[in-house]
Amino acid sequence: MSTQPVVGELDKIATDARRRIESAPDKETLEELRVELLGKKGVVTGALRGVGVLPADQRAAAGARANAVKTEIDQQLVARQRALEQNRLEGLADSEWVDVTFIPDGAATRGHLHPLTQAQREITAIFSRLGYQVALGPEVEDDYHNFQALNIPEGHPARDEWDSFYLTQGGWLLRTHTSPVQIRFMEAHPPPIRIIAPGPVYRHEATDAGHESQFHQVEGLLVDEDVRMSDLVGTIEYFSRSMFGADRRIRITGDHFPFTEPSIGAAVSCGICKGAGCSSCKGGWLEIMGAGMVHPQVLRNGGIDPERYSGFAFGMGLDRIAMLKYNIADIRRLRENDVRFLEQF
Ligand code: FA5
Repeated sequence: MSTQPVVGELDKIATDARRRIESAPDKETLEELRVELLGKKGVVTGALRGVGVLPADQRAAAGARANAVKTEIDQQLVARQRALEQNRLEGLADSEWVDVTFIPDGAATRGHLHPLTQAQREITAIFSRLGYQVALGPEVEDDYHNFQALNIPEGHPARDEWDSFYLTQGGWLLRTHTSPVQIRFMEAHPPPIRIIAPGPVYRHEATDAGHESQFHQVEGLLVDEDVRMSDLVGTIEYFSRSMFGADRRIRITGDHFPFTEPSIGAAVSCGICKGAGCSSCKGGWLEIMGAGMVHPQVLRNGGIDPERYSGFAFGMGLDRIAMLKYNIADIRRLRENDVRFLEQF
């Protein structure tokens, strides 16, 4: 057997391989070619095996040629692999570019805070100027803090007015007002106290244009030595002017709450009819809060000595305040989350 057929065969394999490697369109084809040419059962491997059966004097030349072909093919495979990768990277700029400045038409309009949040932040800002801190309490309350500690024992008629939603276990209920935060804060902090406590409250109540079963209140509590009713009235006036403008008048009337003595109600003149009376108000006035001097027993329940300290408290309806401020005629609009409504504020 001469070396010629083997060498000729190797030349043919090399030429054929180069052509196919150079035209391989992707990495997968290249891998198939590698297996077909250089794999265990590949043609080059087969040719190399054939070298072993040649007469000894021809083996060296044929073996050298076979190894050279194997190395050549190996290098061509690597080179083609690099070229394919280079092409892919160059193509990326065209196939996968992203315009980071692109804004889909109408999809990215700027939003704003909900009117209730706006009103709450404004109230907080006003009271922080008077030195008040924000305090928070749980929305799920116990009977003691929501009622008993506020002088509303079991069977008290005020429980009807402040009826709640009750949890089936543990005597828990959804708080009907933010007043329990007064008790919780007094239990944990000695006077002087100056807090507002905003948050959601819940009532077992039918809804209409002015009432919701879930709404928001902002409680206020100030306890110190020698606090008087005139301090409370001055605070309400300052708040009202800051919130609604200097042209609004305030009206203070007598009221009754079991946890304040004496108790008052505060109303602000209606911005729509300027106090003349319209369908949005009651005779030109809008109730904004209940308030009064903290009852001595409530101070005692909070661990504070009523002989030394006195205080005032108030509870305003945040939703009603937002309605007044933004002239919203129906409280239910605030929770429907209709963007066409919300956009207006
Ligand atoms: C109270 O809840 C007392 N805790 C307020 C208080 C605090 C008095 C501290 C004295 C001292 P009242 O139930 O009136 O009171 O509610 C207070 C305010 O919440 C009302 O003036 C009104 O603005 C608002 N409000 C009451 N019920 C509703 C309702 N169903 N929907 C929306 N707002 C309401």
